Amino acid sequence: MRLLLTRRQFTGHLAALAALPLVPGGGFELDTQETAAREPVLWYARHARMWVEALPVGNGRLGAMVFGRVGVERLQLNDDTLWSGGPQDWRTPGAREVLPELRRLALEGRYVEADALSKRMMGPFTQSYLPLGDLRLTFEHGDVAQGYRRGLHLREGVASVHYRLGRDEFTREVLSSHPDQVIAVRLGASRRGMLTFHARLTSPLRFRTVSDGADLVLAGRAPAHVDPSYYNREDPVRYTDAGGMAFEARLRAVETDGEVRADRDGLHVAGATHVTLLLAAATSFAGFDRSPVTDGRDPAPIVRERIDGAARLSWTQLRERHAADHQALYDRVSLDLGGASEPDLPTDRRIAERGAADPHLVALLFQYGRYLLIAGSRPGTQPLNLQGIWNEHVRAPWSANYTININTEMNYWPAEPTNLPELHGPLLEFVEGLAVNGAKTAAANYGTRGWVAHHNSDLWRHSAMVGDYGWGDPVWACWPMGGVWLAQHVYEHYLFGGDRQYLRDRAYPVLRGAAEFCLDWLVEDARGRLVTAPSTSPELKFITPDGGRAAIAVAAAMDLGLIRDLFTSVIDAAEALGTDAAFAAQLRAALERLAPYRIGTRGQLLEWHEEFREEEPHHRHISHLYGLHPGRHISRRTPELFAAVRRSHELRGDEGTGWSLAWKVNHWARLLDGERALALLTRLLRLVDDAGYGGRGGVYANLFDAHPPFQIDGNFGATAGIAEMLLQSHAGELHLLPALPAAWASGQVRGLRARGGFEVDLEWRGGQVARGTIRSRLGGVCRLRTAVPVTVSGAASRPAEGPNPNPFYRVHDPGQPERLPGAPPPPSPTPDTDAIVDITLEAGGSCTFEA
Ligand code: FUC
Repeated sequence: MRLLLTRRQFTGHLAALAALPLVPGGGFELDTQETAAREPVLWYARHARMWVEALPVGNGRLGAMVFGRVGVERLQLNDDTLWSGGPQDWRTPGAREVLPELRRLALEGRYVEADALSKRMMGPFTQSYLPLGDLRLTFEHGDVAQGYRRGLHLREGVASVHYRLGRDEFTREVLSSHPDQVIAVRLGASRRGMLTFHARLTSPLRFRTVSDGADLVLAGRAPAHVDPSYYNREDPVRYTDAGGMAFEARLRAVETDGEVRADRDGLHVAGATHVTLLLAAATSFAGFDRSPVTDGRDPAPIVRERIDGAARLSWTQLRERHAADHQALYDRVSLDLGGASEPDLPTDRRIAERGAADPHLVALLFQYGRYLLIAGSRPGTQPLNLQGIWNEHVRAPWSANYTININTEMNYWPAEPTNLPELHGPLLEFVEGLAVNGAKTAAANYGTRGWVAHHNSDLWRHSAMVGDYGWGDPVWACWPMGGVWLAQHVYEHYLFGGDRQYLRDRAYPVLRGAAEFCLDWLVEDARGRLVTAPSTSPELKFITPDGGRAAIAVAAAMDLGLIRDLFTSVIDAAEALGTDAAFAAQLRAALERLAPYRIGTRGQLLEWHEEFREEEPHHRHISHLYGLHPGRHISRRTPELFAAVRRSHELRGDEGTGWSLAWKVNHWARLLDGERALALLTRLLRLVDDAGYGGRGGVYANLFDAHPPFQIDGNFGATAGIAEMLLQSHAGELHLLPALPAAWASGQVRGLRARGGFEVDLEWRGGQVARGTIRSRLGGVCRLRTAVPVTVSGAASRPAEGPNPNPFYRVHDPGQPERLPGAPPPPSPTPDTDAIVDITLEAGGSCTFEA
């Protein structure tokens, strides 16, 4: 490694450079870069020309997209609470009158009529997630430079830009600090006084800027209402006199040897060698149930306090505090998927030229998902929406809302297994708020107990069926299972961490409420079995027997899977808490009567109660296969269903939008097929270089997931999927290397979590487990499944026998599926050749194992 530039040549910000690893973009040029290809860094030889080439930073709440242009730097800014609208009444009392008739139509097979009638149950659309504004730095040195490099250092949580003008070197570093609640930009030049620029703040929302002493302040107002992007009617963005949410951003220049002046046109820095810009922002949001207009917080003092606090720290301190906070999360997991050392390439070229054939790029994608979770979801913030916290549009695709028929859930799939459980917090808290509103909607709309949520939600915990009172399509709107799916997260958080107090005080009430709703929502069919009606399978229509097209059917497989999963979770939770035995008995009785899964003439798992033809046979959603993943009741232990799911995948095909590909990675991992999982990752790692709608799924140059358009769920789905390929713990055992493709022959992973409070370090060679460590937080039996036998040291072990005694590993039999006449025969049993041992661990103890 040869440094073209010594550290001493930098005068202005030595400390900052010392803190940087020797990686591209950090102010150093490397001439041998084999190792750099393994560093967790995204880097580019040119600035971002599109938003999806810019690089994201965030502290959970405050986000920025850094473009890195030489002459005019743009930081596109977001605050995770900046949404249109305010709390509303999400009851649609008319729905209750319609429900009996709708139910009758569905059960009588009058599906097209049912679809039409369901429109009368619809309520308002959700509100929209909004951009805060832009910080633009216009440099007097113009746009022409050499030696350009920009990067995102995942381990540091820093975006950087480096370029040369003649012999002068310029660097920028950008971070969004969680401990200090500001975005900080450090600018440096290698020669005294070479930095002169003008900083301006603007917003696509209503705003004005003023100077306040040496600060530049932007104060703005959000619209009172924003229609979804796909809803084409007049006046979609409405500002009213009563107003929308207020917000404010404040910019200050500190730690500089240059001259600083602020006026209403901007903040002007002249003749500096180095300068730090601090940006703080806040909104009037004061809670999902409080009006941001009449009952909001004043953002001004919050912003001032934050910026004053950060201004008391040097750049070095800010950066160190940020790095310590970030690394405490990031460093919990490391991943090396092996593969030859390859010369380093800019990330965009690496995606285009190598894709998933480059195991280092796959590992980078894995860590990028973790990075985005750290940057976008911290205790006390809002959950990640369709775009995480990064959005530049006033009318973002699908309102950048919470789409809870897959997308929001996918955002949080990596939280538990990749060792970031506290970052799950915003979603878990969101669910608690949703349950409050959802209880009112359930009672008013359906006359049920418990709580309900539908396909979309927003900052205000919107719980109604969306669709603007009849405009919507039941294929997405008429789906009252959103709360049931979200409740799964609440229980999984307990299964991984084992926090009984959380289970008792916070999780159980939410779980029970979701189950109460389901008990009341289920009805008897003509054969006396419990079914859901109306029932849709998001977001796919079927061809009705008379050739029509409809969404509403009976007992969609997804409903059955979701309800089964929830009921068994509540039963287990009640038992763990030693409470509510009578309710658990009711749930057991209901499970006995729940309609079974059905297997069709092509050997597939039926998506609806009858074998209908799909309107789109290759549809992106795989809702009916929920029981395999993220559900837990279809696995190798249920061979008939396992084979039917596999068959359904073959019929559905391997294409899809970004999130759909990511979901399929998880599915093929759970189907124990590493090659197919990698094939899906290969599709996911295709470069998409058009920011618009349409086209195939993949990733953009900045590795953001392309639906297309940009939607962040696929990033998190990919991270979770890669983890599922290496370790699974949903089916009664801790299974090592369940779906390892041949291409990842040797490697190691450190810090993955498994249910029951276990943490695993693992090394493999020649495609087989070589050695590893298991740490136990809670104590208990760890039932370990490996393809080759292992010797355990440091704890007692014996060959596994009977059911796993560890309560976190309880499995529930989903019952015998019903095979339709004409269905192919069930698969013949395959021998289980794996080694399975029970290791008894103490709380806080650990063991090692070796093949
Ligand atoms: C659902 C999906 C779309 C998209 C949208 C946000 O409607 O079917 O593909 O992800 O949510």
